[in-house]
Amino acid sequence: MNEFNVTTLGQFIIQKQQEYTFAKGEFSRLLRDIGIAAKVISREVNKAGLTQILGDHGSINVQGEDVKKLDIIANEMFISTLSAGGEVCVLASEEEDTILPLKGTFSKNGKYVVCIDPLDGSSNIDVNVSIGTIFSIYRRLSEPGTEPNLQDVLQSGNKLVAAGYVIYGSSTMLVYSTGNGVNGFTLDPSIGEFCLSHPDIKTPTDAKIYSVNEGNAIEIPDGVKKYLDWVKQDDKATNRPYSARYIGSMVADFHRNLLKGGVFIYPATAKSPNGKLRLMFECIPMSFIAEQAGGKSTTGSERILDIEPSELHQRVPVIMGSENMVNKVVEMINQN
Ligand code: P6P
Repeated sequence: MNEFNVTTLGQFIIQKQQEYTFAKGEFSRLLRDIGIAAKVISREVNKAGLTQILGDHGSINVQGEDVKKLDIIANEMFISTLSAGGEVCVLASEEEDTILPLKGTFSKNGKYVVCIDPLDGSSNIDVNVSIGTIFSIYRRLSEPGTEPNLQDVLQSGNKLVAAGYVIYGSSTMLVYSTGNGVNGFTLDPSIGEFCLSHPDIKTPTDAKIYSVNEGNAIEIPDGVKKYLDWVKQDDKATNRPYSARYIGSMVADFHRNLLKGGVFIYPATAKSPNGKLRLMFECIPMSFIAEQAGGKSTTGSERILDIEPSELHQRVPVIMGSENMVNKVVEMINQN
């Protein structure tokens, strides 16, 4: 803290680093580098409508989606920032078909692996809806100095060193956890710093918000259909005044539910039989945050963080958020 009663992200990281005797600063520098990239992307996102960088870049990414120019900018920003920082040996990006061993001067000896969704929800850019960056940090498994490989990246959520997200919304916030709770930092553009604004975030155990694309309702598993019917029943005994809130931008839906409570569901659908959301780039990092804040996250049959990844872009169904709400959805899935 200082006379302005502000703890910046950098100060917080250093404070927390002191709690780890073995920490030599590499991880702190890596988190700082992510914060720097996020500030630049925030600047680009906030002027998107002004510099004609809106609209489709014309290329199609590995997910078969039109790629907006901001996706490219955000992806390249992380590649260059993390390459220059030297703490990361390999980057896996939702925008890239394969893993990217980084080519910075010191990257080959980097101790860490980063999985990133540089700009999730980018189809919302043109309509000014909040979008986000999602990141995961692992320790490399291969020997420093050797060529990093896919096994360095395909690690379960139980092996995470840290994970978090940046939401580019009414304000830009960075929310992350290193496994000891969740803290949120809001960007103060007047000083160009992320400032601690949401210390030790805990998500409500129960709440009344459910987030799901009900346009998929006819093609989702029966148990989820049962839940969606259940929340709509007029049952005075339990006074269930549920509210449907679905933005269609995972970081925005997740962040609202994290702070207010709620359940986010993206189940298997006919179009996406394994679910739409990516295990490595969306589900693992957000599940880590959900659990660190006291919530829960499952495929409906398996804890997301227990899944041993098999493919870089594999997708899984996800039910995440307030513990009691997640349990209710699972209860209905398991009813025969
Ligand atoms: P749907 C955005 O494209 C995204 O990957 C997530 O951010 C979001 O939660 C989901 O897809 C929305 O998908 O099928 O409801 O439009």
